Amino acid sequence: MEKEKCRQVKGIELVASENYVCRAVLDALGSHLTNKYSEGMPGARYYGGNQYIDQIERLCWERALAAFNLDPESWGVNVQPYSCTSANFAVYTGLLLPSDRIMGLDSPSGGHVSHGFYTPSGKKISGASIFFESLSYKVNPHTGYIDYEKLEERAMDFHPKILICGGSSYPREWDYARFRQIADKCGAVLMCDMAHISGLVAAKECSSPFEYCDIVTSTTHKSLRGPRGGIIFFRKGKKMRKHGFSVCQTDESEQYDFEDRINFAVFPSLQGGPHNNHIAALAIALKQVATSEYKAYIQQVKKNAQALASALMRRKCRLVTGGTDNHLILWDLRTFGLTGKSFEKVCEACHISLNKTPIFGENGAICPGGVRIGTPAMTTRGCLEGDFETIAEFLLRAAHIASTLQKEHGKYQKEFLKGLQHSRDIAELRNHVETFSSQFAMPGSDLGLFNEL
Ligand code: DSN
Repeated sequence: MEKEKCRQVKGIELVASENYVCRAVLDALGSHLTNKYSEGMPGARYYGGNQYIDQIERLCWERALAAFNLDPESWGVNVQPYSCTSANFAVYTGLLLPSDRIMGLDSPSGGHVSHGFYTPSGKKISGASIFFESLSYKVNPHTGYIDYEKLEERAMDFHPKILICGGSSYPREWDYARFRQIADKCGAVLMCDMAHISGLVAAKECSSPFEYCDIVTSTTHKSLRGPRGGIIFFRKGKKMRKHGFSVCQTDESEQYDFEDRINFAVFPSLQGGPHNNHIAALAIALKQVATSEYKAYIQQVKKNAQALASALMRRKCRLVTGGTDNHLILWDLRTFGLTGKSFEKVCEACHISLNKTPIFGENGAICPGGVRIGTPAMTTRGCLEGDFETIAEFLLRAAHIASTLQKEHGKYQKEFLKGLQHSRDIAELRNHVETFSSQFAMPGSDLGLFNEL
C-alpha cells in the first residue's frame, strides 16, 4: 500500500477515468459503516439496526439530485450500484427480457463494453452482450465524430429497446436532442451513461443528458471525484412526451414505471447489501460537487485539456477529431510509427500513467494506434495550463524515446521491453517527471509516511 501511494504521488496521472479523493471521502470509506448489512431500501431493510444508515442513504439521494439540479418529483436515484457496469446491467435487467435488444457506441469507437460488445470474431464480451442482443453504432472513421445518419439508419433497422449514449473515449459533445429524436422514432428508452463526464454535467460545463434522457447512469469516482461506485437516475412521475426534439409532460395520467423495476434489479436481482461506507463517502463528495470551488475545478479540467491538446497539436501531433470539448484527448500515435501499447509501456517506465486506445483508420479498420489522456486527476493536484505544456513536452519526449527504442530493438514486445529497462533516456525522463509531480500535493496523502521509499 505504501509503494502504491508513493507511485500515485510521484507520478503524473493521466488516465482519463481516474482522480484523487479528499481525506473526508477516504475517512468515510475506511469507517465503521462497512460493518453494517442494509439489504433493501431506506425504511424497508431486511435487518434491524439501520436507522442511521437509512438517514445516510436518504441524504445521499438528496445530494445526488441537488448536484444535478433535479426535481425529486420527476427524478429518482439509486446510489447502491457497486460500479457503473453494475448500474448499466441493473437497468437492462429491470427493463428488458433476456435477448431483448440494446444499442450503444461500439467499443473501438469509444463506447464501453457494458453497452454491449462483440469482438470482430463474434465473441460476447460483457453480460450486456451475453444476455441481450446488441448492435452498436460507430464514429465516422474520417472525422472521429459519431455518425448520426448511420446511427439512425441502424436503429430503424434494429429497433433496440434501449438506445444508449455516452462512452469512455469520446472527446466531443453528445447531441442528446438527436438521440432523443432517434429513440422516439424507433420506440426506444433513451439511456445515457455519463460516467466520464458526470462532473462536467454537474458543473454545467457540457450539455446535460437529463434534458432528453429517460435514464442516466454514472460512476462516482471519475470527474465526479467521489468514491468508486455507480449510480442510476431515472425519470418518475407523469410521463413526458416528445415535443419537437425536446420532452414535456403529457396530459395523460400515464406514469413512468422505472423506479420499482430498477430498484428491484439492483437488489435483490443483482447485488447483495449496499456498501454503506461508499454511500456515505458519495454523500460527502456530492456535497462538494454543489460548490463554486468544484465548478472552478471542472472549468480548469477543461482548460487543461484544451492546453494539452493545443500543445500537442502545435508539435504536429495528430489528435482524433482535432481536439476536445471535454476532459480527454485521443492521440493517434501512428504518425510516430508507434502502437498505443508500446507508448503506454514507455510512459509507465517514466512514471506517467495513461492507457492505450484503439483508433479508427480512415478505411474503417481499427488499430491499437493511440492513447487516451485525461486531465481530471492532475487538475485535482493543482496543475494549470502551463503545467500541461510541460506535460506535453514530457509526452513528446516519451514518444521520441519509444520510436528510438523501436528502431533499436524492433517492434516485438519482448525485445522492446528489454531495451526499455536499460534506457538512460527513460531514467532521465523519469527523474524530470518525479521532480515535476512532487511539487503538487496529493489530496488525502500523508507525505511523511513514505518519504524514504
Ligand atoms: N474503466 C473505465 C474507463 O477507463 O473509462 C470505464 O469503466
